[in-house]
Amino acid sequence: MIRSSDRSYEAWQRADAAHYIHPFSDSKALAAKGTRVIARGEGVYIYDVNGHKMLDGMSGLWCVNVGYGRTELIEAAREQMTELPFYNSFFQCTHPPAIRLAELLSEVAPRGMNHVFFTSSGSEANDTVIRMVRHYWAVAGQPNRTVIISRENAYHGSTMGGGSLGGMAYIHKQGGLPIPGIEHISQPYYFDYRGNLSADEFGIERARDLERRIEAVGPDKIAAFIGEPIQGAGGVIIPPASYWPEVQRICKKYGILLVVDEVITGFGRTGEWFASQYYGLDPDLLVMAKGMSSGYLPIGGVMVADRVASVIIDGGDFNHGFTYSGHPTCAAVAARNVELLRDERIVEHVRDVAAPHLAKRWKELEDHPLVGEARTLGLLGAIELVADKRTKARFQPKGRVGEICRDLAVRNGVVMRHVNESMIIAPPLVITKAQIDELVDKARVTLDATRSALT
Ligand code: PXG
Repeated sequence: MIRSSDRSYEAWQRADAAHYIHPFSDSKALAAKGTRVIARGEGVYIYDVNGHKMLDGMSGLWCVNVGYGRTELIEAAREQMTELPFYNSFFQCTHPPAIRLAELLSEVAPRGMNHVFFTSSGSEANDTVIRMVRHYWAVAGQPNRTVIISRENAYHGSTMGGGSLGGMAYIHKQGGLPIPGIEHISQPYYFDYRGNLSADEFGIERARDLERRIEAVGPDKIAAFIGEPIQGAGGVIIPPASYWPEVQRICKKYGILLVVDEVITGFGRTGEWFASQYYGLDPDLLVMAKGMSSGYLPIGGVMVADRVASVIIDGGDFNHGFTYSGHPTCAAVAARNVELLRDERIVEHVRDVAAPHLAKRWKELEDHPLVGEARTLGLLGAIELVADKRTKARFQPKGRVGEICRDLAVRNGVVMRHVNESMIIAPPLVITKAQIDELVDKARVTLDATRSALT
């Protein structure tokens, strides 16, 4: 084992700066500021190499749903590695862990979804979506249906396909993205809206953007619409209640596939197994990763509705797959994770205990002078920091105050992430009411400290 106690905090930082290129980071600036060296986790808490304890308000990176240190998952990995650490699913082969996981997923997925394609990440799953929907339409005799409509500020991963589906301009700037055949429409971000529509009118209006784009591109060219039920990396953007039913209606009207990216919203995050169930959606494809194994090992996948699976299954070879599709050890851990969520009634805990308590406590933060809005759905939450509470004017330059607040949060013993000036949380689903109180109390102390730092 690599022991964090082998070196000092600063020695780990120096070695990190010397050798490690971090994702989505300015390496030079990061090396100058110094990385945060995390040593271990237990329950909903993480500890850095100096022993500084933090309530992990972000579940690692939106994924450690059952919390840290679950011996059941550790044992599942150990036993599977002893039995068969790896084998592939190509060339007529399969193995019990992947089969069992596929079976379990079919039990908890939205009704009518009984097939799964496995990947190692959410990005690979979204690349799979692009190939699968286009293959579906080719087999279905409509090969001109290739265009996929996504949204601005969406996050669907960082591969060529995932990054193209995503709608983040700063990602598109590098590496020749987006690939052709992807369209982006507006997002249902009501807090950012300055017009006169009510939330529900706004939700309908934003959904109609899909219809307008379908008509503009030509309905016979559209393969699918993809969206995160709640945008995560974009800033925990919870659409008005009117939005998803209208999107669903439009997809059905034009016969295009509805793809829900539930990489963040899946596996209990909303208080249902999937946000599709929360919103009453009937998706054709459902993208998952992260909470699928509670982040203990990398695994993702695409659940496929029966009506789509039957076409693909009758369509001959699907020339797509990864060495680690259905990796036995990852699948064994994911299967055990699904069992834990089910048998310990963790999804029900979110729905009946944790989410209502968080909703009530988080909302209290709206009385703070820096807070323009405090919103939650399930165990997802965001605070909008504003320079002027009345006009909702933002701080400038973008991201500076958010970063100050994030750094102060860490110092105060709670991990929050900032997206510009939105402070966001997605704590482990096993969080107790007392720990939610701790999270919110520390968030308030952090807001006070941020206010002091600005004056
Ligand atoms: N879809 C969604 C909705 C995601 O949130 C992915 C796909 C890609 O998954 P992989 O496993 O390839 O990373 C994600 C990932 C952030 C942040 O800054 C969010 C993600 C990843 C990295 C950073 O909030 N989400």
